Amino acid sequence: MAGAGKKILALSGGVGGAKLALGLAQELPAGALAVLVNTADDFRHHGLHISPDIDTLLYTLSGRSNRAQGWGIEGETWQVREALAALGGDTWFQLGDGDLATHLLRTGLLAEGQALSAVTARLAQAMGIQSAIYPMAEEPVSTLVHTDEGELPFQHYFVRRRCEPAVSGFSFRGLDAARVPAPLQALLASGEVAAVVICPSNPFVSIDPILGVPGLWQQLAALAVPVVAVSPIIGGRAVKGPAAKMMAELGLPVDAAAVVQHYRQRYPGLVSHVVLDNEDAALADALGQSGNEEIAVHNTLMKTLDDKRQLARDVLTKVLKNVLPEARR
Ligand code: FO1
Repeated sequence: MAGAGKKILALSGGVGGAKLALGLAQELPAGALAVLVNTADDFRHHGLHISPDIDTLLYTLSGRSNRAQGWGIEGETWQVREALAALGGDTWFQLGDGDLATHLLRTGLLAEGQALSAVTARLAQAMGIQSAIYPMAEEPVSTLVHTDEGELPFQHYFVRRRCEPAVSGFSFRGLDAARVPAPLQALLASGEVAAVVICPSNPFVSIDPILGVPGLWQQLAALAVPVVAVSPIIGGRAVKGPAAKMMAELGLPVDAAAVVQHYRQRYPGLVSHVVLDNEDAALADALGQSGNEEIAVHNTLMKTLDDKRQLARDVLTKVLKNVLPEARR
């Protein structure tokens, strides 16, 4: 068992990842959660630097998120959007008034030369968040979705085209030049990371860009701590988002086993534990026999705050066997 000062490092994309991160944040001692977030969905819009997955996490962990929607702020107002529409400006990507304040501050601080990790830490502090939130890189990385309509920047595929074009692959512009941010590097070198949790985020466009930062997955594997992957696919469906549709279009079987195979092929030896949903219990035996991971089965569908905390508890106490003993109750 690990003692005080130990941390759980969660890897997260948008909505699904933020749900488990919230459960973990509430179950762990204050400050014991660090979240490494996908920034390949980031883009510039109306001159502003938007970091959708970081913001989903900020709003979720600070209790401000619009839970029905998954992204954005609860009780948001839309005066700027209405004014923009009246001027004939683009409004396909909906930016609420409160959300705009986040983008204005981030864009201004970045323009002054601050690093994205420092700006993110400042926003998290201003929102009263006790968990550390790290962007996967300081440098800009952008997902391009290869589709039957050509290569689409991620938000154009996801929001503007509502994930309708058929997908044939992905590329991540800028990823080769990306570097692990210094504060994350310091955490990895500190010996404080007791376990890594790959949240139930999209493997192709949320987790792959994070683990694709040069050297990162090998560094995580070299920590020699448990690495738990929670499947985002339940009963052949994605809870939210296009993961299942993408798998079908990529010619993969649409099930949790194919997610595990994807991680096995791309990051051999990284994942030590897999969490499947109760609905997928029948996959556990074959999956266990075809690889070296320990396979656990729990409820992974997180509709309520209780569900999020229960899954976090199951991961911490049953899968990781109390690697951090002093969880909050
Ligand atoms: N998602 C949508 O489906 N439509 C939107 O208009 C939209 C606006 C938006 C604004 C700020 C922000 O931080 C996120 C926003 N999202 C929107 C969500 C976001 O684009 C996606 O959920 C993620 O990129 C996928 O993880």
